[in-house]
Amino acid sequence: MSIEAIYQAVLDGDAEAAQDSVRAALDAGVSPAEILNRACIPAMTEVGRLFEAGEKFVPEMLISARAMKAAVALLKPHLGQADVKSVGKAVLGTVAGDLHDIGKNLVAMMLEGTGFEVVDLGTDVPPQRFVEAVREHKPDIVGMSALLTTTMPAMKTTIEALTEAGLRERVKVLVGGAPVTQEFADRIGADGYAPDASSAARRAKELIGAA
Ligand code: B1M
Repeated sequence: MSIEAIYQAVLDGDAEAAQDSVRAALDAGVSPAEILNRACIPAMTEVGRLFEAGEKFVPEMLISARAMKAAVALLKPHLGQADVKSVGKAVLGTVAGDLHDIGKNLVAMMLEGTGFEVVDLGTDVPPQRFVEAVREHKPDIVGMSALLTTTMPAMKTTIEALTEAGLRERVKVLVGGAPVTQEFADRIGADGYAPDASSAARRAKELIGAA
């Protein structure tokens, strides 16, 4: 079954097999959302579990991440909607100290798919870089992703930097990432939280009154 083949290829870090099986699944009519939610994301969750159990190590996490990115690259054209009306602009990044970008990239894709213009600042983005990007691009949304408990505080620092720069009221701040919760988002003064990429796009639209 192609879903299982994709899961196994991402788990094994075999980018070529991941792409071959994604192509086969798409040809067989499997939806991109199913490929993401039933194969790619569960495979990365299993990689994390094996890492925690001491059965996989950082280089293996990295090659699985590469295989996932290769798979997602084939899904991207299918996730966006053609002729979507522009709803606003979002500046997005993974916060300072954090190099995880798969979730953030999925959020970027879903935002683009619902009509946002996305300025992706990449990973390890210092608070000041978010501030400069808000000045330069005048977005409606600032989206921050964090995958490490140790980098979550950088979300708060970034919100404080926006406040100090007098820009906080001009944007809505949306946060997410595996360790982030609604309670944490409320505590640091973010405007919104989303647990996954599709709800991030929905929440972003709600925040700017475009839902
Ligand atoms: Co790292 N890593 N990692 N890692 N890694 C985790 C996060 C970890 C949970 C693994 C584990 O121990 N089980 C653990 C964190 C523990 C903690 O803090 N609680 C961990 C660790 C410890 C580390 C290092 C410290 C390891 C080391 O060096 N000893 C190191 C840190 C490096 C750094 O960032 N400074 C490290 C490094 C790496 C790699 C570079 C090897 C690689 C990342 C490659 C890359 O991203 N380009 C990696 C990977 C792949 C993982 C796991 C296995 C998978 C992450 C992933 O891509 N998931 C991860 C284990 C896990 O998550 N189970 C792990 C799939 C992705 C689709 O999900 O990113 O959660 P996620 O995104 C979701 C939602 O969270 C949400 O939507 C997405 C899609 O639905 N979301 C948002 C994300 N951002 C959002 C923003 C929003 C809204 C929703 O609004 C703006």
